[in-house]
Amino acid sequence: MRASRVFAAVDSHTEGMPTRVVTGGVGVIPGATMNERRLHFMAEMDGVRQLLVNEPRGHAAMSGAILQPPTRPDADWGVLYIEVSGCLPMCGHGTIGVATVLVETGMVTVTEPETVIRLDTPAGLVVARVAVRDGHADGVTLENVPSFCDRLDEVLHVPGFPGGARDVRYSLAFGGNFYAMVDLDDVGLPFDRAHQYKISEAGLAIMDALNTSAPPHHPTIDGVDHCHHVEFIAPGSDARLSRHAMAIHPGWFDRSPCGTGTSARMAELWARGELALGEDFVNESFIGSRFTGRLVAEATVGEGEQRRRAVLPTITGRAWVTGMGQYLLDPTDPFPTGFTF
Ligand code: PYC
Repeated sequence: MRASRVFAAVDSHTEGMPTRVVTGGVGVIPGATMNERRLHFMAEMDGVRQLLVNEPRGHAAMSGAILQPPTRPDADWGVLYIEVSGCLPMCGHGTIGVATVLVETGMVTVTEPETVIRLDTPAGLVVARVAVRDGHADGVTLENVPSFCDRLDEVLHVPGFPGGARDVRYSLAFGGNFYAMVDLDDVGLPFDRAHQYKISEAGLAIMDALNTSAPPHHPTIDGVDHCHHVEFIAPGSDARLSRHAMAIHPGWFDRSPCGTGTSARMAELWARGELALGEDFVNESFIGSRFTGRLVAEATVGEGEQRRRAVLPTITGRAWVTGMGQYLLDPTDPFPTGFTF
């Protein structure tokens, strides 16, 4: 066997969505913080992401997380999130996958009934509380970064909307990534996987219009200045139980209920006065899997004119290990960064 690169990984899924947890082969990424590492990796090492998530080693909705030594003394591990869309500042399903893998492989000291893992992510410190029974991970509650609503009920002109240009009512919130939230009923689309291509096309057109005419900007995290996620809310959703189709650039749907999207949605519902601190919020994915979210405290993000009222969300979900492997690059492989299809 020939290999110019070898990566060790533990594969998992979180409520249906894969996380390839890369445990070796990347080395320490340069950067004084995990966000500096993210920006360096995107500029200089993106071929590693592509090789690990693109076909033929991954697929069109593949996602992963590269483990790193932490850059801050209060964290146990650093995490860089990778997926077909690029490198996210934070990923909820990915964090639940990482915490589960760390416990299941014994890469952290495991205590019962709870193992607490402090993760240094590009968006900030995220604490994962893993419920442990008989030595196994039995669910994870993560304490996410401050989340805030950026816009409520604004109107966006979407020139590329499938079937013709139209105005779309949306709200925008940050929960680790920026999410535009749009009611499916408002744009005449059914909550039905048989219509996924139309919903995805609509999502991409909305992202394009938003990032062109009114891109978001995080007040404190460098390089978080676009929206690549549209949370299409299903009819009948409310501040207790919400169902959605999460359309993501460049054209796939989150299989999990999306941890950062759930956080953003709770920040939006809180800004509307519909969700109070301490109340459970159940968010259901396009495949019917669920996370339970809760807002636990108020916070602020940024300073001066950039200052935002924010909330601190928790997200609870489960992940399962699906495989362990080594991913190789043969020096004669004609697709060293894989391909998308
Ligand atoms: O769970 O935060 C999440 C997520 C982001 C993109 C896919 N999943």
